[in-house]
Amino acid sequence: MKEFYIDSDGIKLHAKLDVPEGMEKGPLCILIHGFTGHMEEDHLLAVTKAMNEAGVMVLRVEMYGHGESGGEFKEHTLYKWVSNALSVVKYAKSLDNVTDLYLCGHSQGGLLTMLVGGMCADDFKAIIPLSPAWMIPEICREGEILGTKFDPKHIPEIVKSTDDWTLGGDYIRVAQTIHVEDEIARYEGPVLIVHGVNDEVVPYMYAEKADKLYKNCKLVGIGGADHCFIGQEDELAAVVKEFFM
Ligand code: FER
Repeated sequence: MKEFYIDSDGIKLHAKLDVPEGMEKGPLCILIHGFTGHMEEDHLLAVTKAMNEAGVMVLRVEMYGHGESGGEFKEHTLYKWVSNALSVVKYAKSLDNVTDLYLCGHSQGGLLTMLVGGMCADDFKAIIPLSPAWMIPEICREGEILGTKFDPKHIPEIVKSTDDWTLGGDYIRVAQTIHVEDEIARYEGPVLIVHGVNDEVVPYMYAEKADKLYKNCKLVGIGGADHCFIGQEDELAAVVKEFFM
């Protein structure tokens, strides 16, 4: 494992590269966590191991305001994450030992995967949104965020959740402008969506809706699994590994 930072317009993005043993040249998958997440979560470690076993290098990167990357959590927005992801894609494309490039992300990172998939459609062999939280823009337009309600026409300066996070109003302002369907339509390559059927954060119905919208999508629902596949990381890993074999 190699640990380093990737610059994104002056923001340092914390990165770890895991290369299958003995591999010098081959495919690479960029892997991104979700909202309040980081690169050491169990489900992401399981996915990293599965991809490595399938002969794929994995580049885990933490986005603005998350993990050990630069920026304050409260100040993060989907535009900042998109800019970060574009920097990571540019970095990955500059590596001369990378053959095919893949993009995978969990939840808000899955939403990001859908957006950047559409924006950089030529760059990816396939994209892999895991439990993608692609309803965030829609619910922000309707005046809700992680169960907290607000007036969508008069955005508050700060949103506090019943958990322990605080978000700036810019998160909502940005999210309200994003239309994920447009980027879904622009990505015609293969898509693998893996989603817990019992997800209580992002209902499984959204995975079924995305599966119908993509031209070339495989949806695998994991029975009984929650948003982070807790206790079922092996099932998630098996699906991901199978996709690359
Ligand atoms: C929301 C629902 C889900 C939300 C974020 C998420 C910020 C993302 C969850 C995750 O990335 O795990 O309303 O608002």
